[in-house]
Amino acid sequence: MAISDHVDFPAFIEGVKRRNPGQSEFVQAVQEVAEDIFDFIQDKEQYHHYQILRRIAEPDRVVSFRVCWEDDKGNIRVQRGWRVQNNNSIGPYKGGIRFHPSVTESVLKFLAFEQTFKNALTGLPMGGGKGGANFNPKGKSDHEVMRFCQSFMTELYRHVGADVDVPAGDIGVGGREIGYMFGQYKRITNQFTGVLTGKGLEYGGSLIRTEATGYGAVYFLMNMLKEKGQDLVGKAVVISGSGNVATHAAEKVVQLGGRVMTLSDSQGFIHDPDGIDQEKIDWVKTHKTRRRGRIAEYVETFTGATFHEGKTPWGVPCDVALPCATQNELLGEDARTLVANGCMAVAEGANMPTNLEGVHVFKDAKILFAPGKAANAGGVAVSGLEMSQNSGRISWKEAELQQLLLDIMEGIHSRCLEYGRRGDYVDYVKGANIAGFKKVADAMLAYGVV
Ligand code: NDP
Ligand code: 2IT
Repeated sequence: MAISDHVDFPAFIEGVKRRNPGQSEFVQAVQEVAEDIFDFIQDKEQYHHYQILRRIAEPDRVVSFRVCWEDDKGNIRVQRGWRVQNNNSIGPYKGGIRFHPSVTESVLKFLAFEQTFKNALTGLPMGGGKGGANFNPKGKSDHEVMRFCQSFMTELYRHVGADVDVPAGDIGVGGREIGYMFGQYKRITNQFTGVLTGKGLEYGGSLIRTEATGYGAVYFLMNMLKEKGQDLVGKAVVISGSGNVATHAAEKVVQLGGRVMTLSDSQGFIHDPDGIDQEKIDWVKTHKTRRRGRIAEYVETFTGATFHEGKTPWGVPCDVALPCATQNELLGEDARTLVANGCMAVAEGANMPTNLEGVHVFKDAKILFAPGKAANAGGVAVSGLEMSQNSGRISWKEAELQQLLLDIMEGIHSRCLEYGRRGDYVDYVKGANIAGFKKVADAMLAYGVV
């Protein structure tokens, strides 16, 4: 084969910026992956010749659509919805749906890009996708949320399917929203298929899907600690967020002997020096999901705690940090503070919560740092198991699923070691990027130029 002219890393990133104007989150995600992939493919001509990275960083398609709905006062409201189908080389597109006012095409493109590598890392046959809308479920009645979800699915149903693209939950989309969307899909198509995951147990959902992301992130952390001959017992753990991922991560930390010091939401964080135990976590779950309350109200019930308005929790001294809220919530300065305070491990429950500068701070300090595409893959992994159960029209037992989740997280950790070990330091970012890339890239090579 002729040796093609290799585009170098700066030229590649310039090209990504030029082709995706104003899409800073997408460019950031591509840059973080490309830093490692350029190293890896340096002497691998096929990946260059077939422009594999360039092709993975160009979504297969981006569907954008209008979502009209009627609020309780009879006002007609208009939102924008999207589905980004990034890559289906190793399986149907798979990835969550996010409802949040901050959702843009750039945010969903970064999430779909990340999902492609994450899903490959799980070892299950799933491609990468993501969707959502700039809809704010906060303060809306159940009926408003239902009407929005139905309208959203009335367009989305044309683009998804059990063997085509299988959405699930993400920020602002939990069991309630999945129920409304599944109901509408079934109504329009008259088919009962596994088109969504994260479903209720009564209609095809899987045991432990709700817990899987948070639990999986802590299992990944345990694998990293074990490499160093350590565990969680007595360790102080700082967590951001107070949604699905944060509360289940907190629960698993407590079960494994750690002390959870903080939780947060978009208005600030709470610090509980007595530790946030299971009873307090249960209170947060009920408060945030059923009562749709704010984390600030925690201090009214648990009076030893303090609320810090408008702040993130990274200044609280800790051994371990688990960012579990949203992208770019942990910046370079926060990373320096964590390292200076003796933090020895960070595992990302959220997607891209640490910005590029922060990632470099953690890498330079050589602390244990697990990127989201590895650490938070437990959620989509159990989604993959839900798809298998739906296809086979069976339900697996909880113990079997718990074991599968443990095994999958251990498998992801091993894949990271394979490509990320540098002497006695493990670069988990590099390991995850290369292992995820290689599987997708080799499938793409098999297909030729498509
Ligand atoms: P939830 O909607 O259940 O909770 C989100 C939490 O993050 C809330 O506490 C929310 O606070 C906070 N948050 C959201 N946006 C912001 C913001 N802009 N600034 C500060 N805080 C914010 O979502 P999940 O727990 O499901 O998702 C959290 C993260 O985990 C996301 O990055 C998601 O992509 C990722 N993830 C989720 C998976 C899943 O299975 N659910 C799987 C893998 C990753 P508030 O209530 O104030 O909005
Ligand atoms: O970011 C993610 O991995 C998710 N929101 C879960 C996706 C899924 O399909 O379960």
